[in-house]
Amino acid sequence: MSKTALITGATSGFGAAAARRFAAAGWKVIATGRRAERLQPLIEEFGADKVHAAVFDIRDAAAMEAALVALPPAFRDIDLLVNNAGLAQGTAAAQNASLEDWRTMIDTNITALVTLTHRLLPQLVARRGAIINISSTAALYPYPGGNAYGGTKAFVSQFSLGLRSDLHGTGVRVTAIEPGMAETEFTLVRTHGNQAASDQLYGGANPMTAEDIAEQIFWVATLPPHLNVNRLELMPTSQSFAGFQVARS
Ligand code: NDP
Ligand code: 8X3
Repeated sequence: MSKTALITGATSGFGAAAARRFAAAGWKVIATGRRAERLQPLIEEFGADKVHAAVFDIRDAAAMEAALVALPPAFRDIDLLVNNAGLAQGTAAAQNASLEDWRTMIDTNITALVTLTHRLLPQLVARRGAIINISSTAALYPYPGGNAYGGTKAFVSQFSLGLRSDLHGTGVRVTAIEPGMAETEFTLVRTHGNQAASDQLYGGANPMTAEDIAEQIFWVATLPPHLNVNRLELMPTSQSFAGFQVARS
């Protein structure tokens, strides 16, 4: 019998590529996001028996609950939760950053993620399922302007390890995937729609693709049940580390 994955943020980027990867491999996929028109092609490509679109703002706990309650019977037994929906907002230094941007990141990347995880944990335990949380290299490596975004992803990585600890003995697997630079709509969203800034960041950088990350999500999810990848850090070959900064008087 085919397994079922709930993939948040499946209208774009990693989530859309992952939804395709899992559906193509015969999984049933619950694809979530706010832009319904982005989910429709997935249903047309794979069929309504393989892909179910759940359209809601992930920050709206009541809308999330309504979407889960409304799942068709064939999609109710969830084996895999991919907490992917998320965003960065802004690149300003903390002292110049927008508090509204910070709250949006915290509400989306942290509060919504823990709300959905908490809601699905009982059935994931019952089904010996799995959780894959999309964190970031920003969880581990600070950079100027990363402030609250990096903080939210540090939460995601540490929450994932904490879940592993609490789920000891249940058979539920938990993984934090921590990608570096990948070309998606991420920078367009971060810059509030600045396509030129996005093109400039990725131009000539040979970044990772959404499909690269989807392949890693699929690999982690389909390992034998006795194997757990705790965290998986990925970068394009073109990206590496730079040193500490020093302010001189
Ligand atoms: P995209 O902007 O391409 O995709 C983000 C997805 O998140 C969209 O499907 C969007 O759906 C969804 N989303 C955002 N806010 C909400 C919301 N309030 N309600 C519902 N869905 C929401 O970016 P990526 O694919 O790059 O990002 C996916 C994840 O990967 C994020 O968590 C990001 O932080 C992380 N990441 C990205 C990296 C990169 O370099 N691209 C590197 C490391 C981590 P919609 O707008 O339709 O609601
Ligand atoms: C996205 C990677 O370096 O833009 O999480 O923070 S980075």
